[in-house]
Amino acid sequence: MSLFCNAAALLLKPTRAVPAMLSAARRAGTGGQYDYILVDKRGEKRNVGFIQLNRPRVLNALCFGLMWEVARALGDFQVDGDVGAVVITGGERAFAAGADIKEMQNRTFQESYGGNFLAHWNAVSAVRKPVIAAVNGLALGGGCELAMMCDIIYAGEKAQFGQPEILLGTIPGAGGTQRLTRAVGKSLAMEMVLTGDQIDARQAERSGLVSKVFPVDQVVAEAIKCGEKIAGNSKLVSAMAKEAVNAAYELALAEGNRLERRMFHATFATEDCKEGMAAFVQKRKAVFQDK
Ligand code: CO8
Repeated sequence: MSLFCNAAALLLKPTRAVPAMLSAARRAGTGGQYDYILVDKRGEKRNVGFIQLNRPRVLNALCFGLMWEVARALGDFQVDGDVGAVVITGGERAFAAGADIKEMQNRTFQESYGGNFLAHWNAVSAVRKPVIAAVNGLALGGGCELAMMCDIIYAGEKAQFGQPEILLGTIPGAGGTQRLTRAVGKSLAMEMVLTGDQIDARQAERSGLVSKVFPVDQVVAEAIKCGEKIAGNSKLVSAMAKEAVNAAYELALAEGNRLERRMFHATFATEDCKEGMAAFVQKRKAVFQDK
């Protein structure tokens, strides 16, 4: 089990209330096998980690074991020196139709709060390598939230995004009220969260939730292409760039600009910065060593 997975395990305090889920986690946490996802490396240089959610019969509902496996696969890609970016995708009908409602329906407050229910979802936003969501079909509830935990969202023309939790008598719990509001603004986020209405790929693009829309059969290939482009840059400096952009969510402008400037200064300590600038001056392509 990777360090990353151990970190995820620390978030999961065993309580008597969640034995079934913990045994699912144990099953998912041993060996190299996955029950709920397909994991591969893609791209010409096999430098793009690839995770496909694989519960098509239930529209990729995000059960505990599936999200545990996603955390584990991301942890493995994080420490894989060849991987420079990761793509997460689902199927053509659904990226994911949300957290697994059947798994949640009988939970109590005591179990949820006491067991820090679903804290391991944070693993997706904690990974330091760039992550691209390639979304076809439905991205609802936790599915929309999972896409928003990624750094870039590419959507297929038929993608639908929504936060329908209100229709179940609950509210988003993995960033749907926070990341969605920052992405699309208050009015549209409020409308989606309060009515449960969905938006289509074009509206998602217009409102800034997704960066590009592609024909359904091209979105995964385009996401991998984007991953290859990112993986061709310095992995060290990409991690700094990701950290700096994410700081825009957390910090006031002056503090954010100061952090950005300090990280910019820090890039001058890397071999890759020397190589990048030398390559420009010598009119050749830079070869980064991730140092
Ligand atoms: N959970 C469990 N099973 C699901 C889910 C789900 N979210 N979505 C679909 N399924 C199952 C259905 O039960 C059905 O299975 P079965 O055939 O065994 O009954 C199968 O998938 C196919 O679904 P439908 O027959 O319903 O297909 P339709 O095309 O008729 O409808 C819909 C598709 C509209 C997507 C419909 O399935 C639906 O409304 N699904 C639920 C969507 C939803 O409400 N999502 C939000 C869930 S709550 C959530 O995500 C909170 C996240 C909090 C995370 C907190 C982390 C810290």
